[in-house]
Amino acid sequence: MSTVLVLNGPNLNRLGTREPGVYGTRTLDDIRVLLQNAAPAGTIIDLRQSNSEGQLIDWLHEATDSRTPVVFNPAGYTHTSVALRDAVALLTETGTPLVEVHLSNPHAREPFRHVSHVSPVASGVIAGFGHVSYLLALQAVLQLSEA
Ligand code: DHK
Repeated sequence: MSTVLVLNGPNLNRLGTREPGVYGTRTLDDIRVLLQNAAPAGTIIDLRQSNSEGQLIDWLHEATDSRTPVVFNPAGYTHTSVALRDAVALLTETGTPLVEVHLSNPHAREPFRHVSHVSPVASGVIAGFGHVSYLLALQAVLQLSEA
C-alpha cells in the first residue's frame, strides 16, 4: 500500500458553490472520489483541507518524515506564504515529489495571482484545467515517485 497526500488550502472547502465560473461545480469530496478511482490499485488518496497555514505546514512536515508524495493546492497562500514555501522546500529537498496544482490558471487572472512562492521549490506545477488539474497532478506525482 502507498499513499498520496492531497493537501488543499483556504476556501477550498467551499468548492462546489464558490465562484463556480472560476473553480467549477465539483466539491472537494467529488475530487477525492475521482482521484481514488483514477489511482492504481493499492494507492490510498489521503485528501485533506485546512484554512489554517500552520495546519498545512504540520501536514507537510508529516509528509517529509514519512516520504509521502504530495499534490498541493495552496490556494490563496500560494501568493503570500513564505512559511509554506519553506515547508515545501523541506519536503522536496529529501527527493520526495510535490506537485503544485490549481483549478484555475492564476496567470490569466489578477496580477497578484501571478506570483507563487511555492512554484520554485515544487517538483512541478499544473494549473488551469479545473478538476482535471488534480488528475494530471496525481499522474505526475506517481510518475515522479517511481523515478
Ligand atoms: C485557488 C485559490 O483559492 C486562489 O486563491 C488561487 C487557486 C488559485 C486555484 O485555482 O485552485 O489564486
